[in-house]
Amino acid sequence: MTNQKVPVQIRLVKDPDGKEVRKATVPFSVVLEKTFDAKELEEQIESFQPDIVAPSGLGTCNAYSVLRTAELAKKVSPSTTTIVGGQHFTALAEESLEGYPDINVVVRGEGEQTLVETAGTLQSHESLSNVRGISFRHDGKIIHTPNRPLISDLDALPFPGYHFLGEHMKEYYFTLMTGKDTPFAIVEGSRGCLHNCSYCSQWRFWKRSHRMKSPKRIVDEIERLHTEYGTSFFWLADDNLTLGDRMDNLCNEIMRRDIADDVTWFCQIRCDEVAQNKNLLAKMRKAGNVWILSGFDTPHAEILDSFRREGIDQPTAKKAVDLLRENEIFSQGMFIIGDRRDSHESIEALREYADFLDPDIATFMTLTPFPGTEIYDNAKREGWIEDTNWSHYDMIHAIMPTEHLTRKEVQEELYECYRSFYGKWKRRYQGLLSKNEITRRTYQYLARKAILTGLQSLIGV
Ligand code: B12
Ligand code: SF4
Repeated sequence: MTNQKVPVQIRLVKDPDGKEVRKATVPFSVVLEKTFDAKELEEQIESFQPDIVAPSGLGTCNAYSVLRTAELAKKVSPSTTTIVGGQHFTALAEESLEGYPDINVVVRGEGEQTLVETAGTLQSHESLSNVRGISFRHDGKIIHTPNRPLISDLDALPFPGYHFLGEHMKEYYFTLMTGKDTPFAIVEGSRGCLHNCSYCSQWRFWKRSHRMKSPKRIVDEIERLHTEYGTSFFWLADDNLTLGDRMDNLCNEIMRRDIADDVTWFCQIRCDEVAQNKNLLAKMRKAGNVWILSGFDTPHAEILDSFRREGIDQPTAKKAVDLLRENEIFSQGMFIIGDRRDSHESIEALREYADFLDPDIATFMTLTPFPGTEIYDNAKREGWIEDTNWSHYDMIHAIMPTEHLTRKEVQEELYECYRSFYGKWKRRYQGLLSKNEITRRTYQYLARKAILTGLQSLIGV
């Protein structure tokens, strides 16, 4: 039986210009509503008069905020140098400099050394052409300096500057994962990935390499955050943390420190790695790992093949979910709809597959052509991209139609995936009564949201 009151909603939110825009939300998506206050930012830039403004942006969906920041900086303080970076601008360095006169420099690839060197070069009024890994305009032309080699030893990087946030560190939490009383932080354990999935921007960005910090360094960062700011829940930012000896050593390192009983952590690991490393899971749980996110994508072998997800298939995915449950590690499964071959029927089969795998929670995403991916190159060449508003590139908005479905139908199918998975009473009751604390909290959260959605629709807000 399906209950339609699952919190899938379209809401109106204000965009950075104060204009109302439609925003879709689905459970567990991250929608940052108050990310940008143009007025406040303008006042800050005006009073600070910075030499450089270098906004950060997580991915393509933040490109608009980054561009607005650059535009504001130039308007208020024309002599400021604006520098952008990250995956999106690295992939589109040429187009961005061509299209947005408010950008002065694009830092391509790894940012730390390049940004420091660019700042030093600007300060000493030397030529930017000597800085590796940047793109900029000069004499009406766009110059791309040679790529900068990747940093060989990530342990050599200084610790992230948490002290700049100071007491605000305690204000970061992740409602769904731990509730509001548990300070939360992200720790980066490695960069890159040796796989090459066709929809992923990470492996190309990091030149298909995988560089790891040592377990000691990772736990030093965790320990410092815990001791200095009371942070006790950690998101390991690695795209694919990988198991085997490295994980074994990381667990040993956590367990031999005094913080072992006080910290818990989340990570992303491919399901084939989970399935192959059965014996490590109990140890990971003991070392504080409470939540693993894995991509199951789709039940359809030909689509998995075209995504180049070698090693991932239905039995492996099922084994991974079962093993996680046996070890009381909360499982989050990611599913993707919107491949060219997808139809109503194939997506219905995906819903049945999600039901069969039965992870503790499922996130359904639309196949999104992030610049820098093969999917983007193909889609652009073939003219499949119908929505070019970067802020919609959040895997929740459908950007492309399929051979059988319009873009609107793909969007509707996404909502139906959530309704179908979370609308099942059996799953809801099991979730609410689960002996796993995270599962219980997640389903309580969902229940509260559903009640709220129901009330909102009753009173028409
Ligand atoms: C943690 C995380 C989150 C957290 C972010 C919390 C926070 N505010 O920091 C949360 C859960 C909120 C999140 C949400 C989302 N995320 Co996320 N997230 C990550 C993750 C795992 C780690 C990010 C990180 O800290 N990396 C470590 C830093 C050091 O690396 P970096 O960001 O690449 O930065 C380096 C360079 O790129 C460069 N650089 C970056 N920016 C800049 C700026 C300047 C000026 C300069 C000079 C250099 C520079 O220098 C840095 C150091 O070398 C990444 C994957 C990954 N491993 O990076 C995905 C990732 C960034 N997320 C992604 C996505 C899609 C999303 C969501 C849309 C998912 C969703 N539907 O909910 C939302 C978007 C939220 C939003 N509106 O912003 C994608 C982005 C794909 C793309 N190309 O656009 C990624 C890459 C995951 C993936 N494998 O596809 N995410
Ligand atoms: S999707 Fe995951 S496994 Fe595939 S290339 Fe990207 S980071 Fe690696």
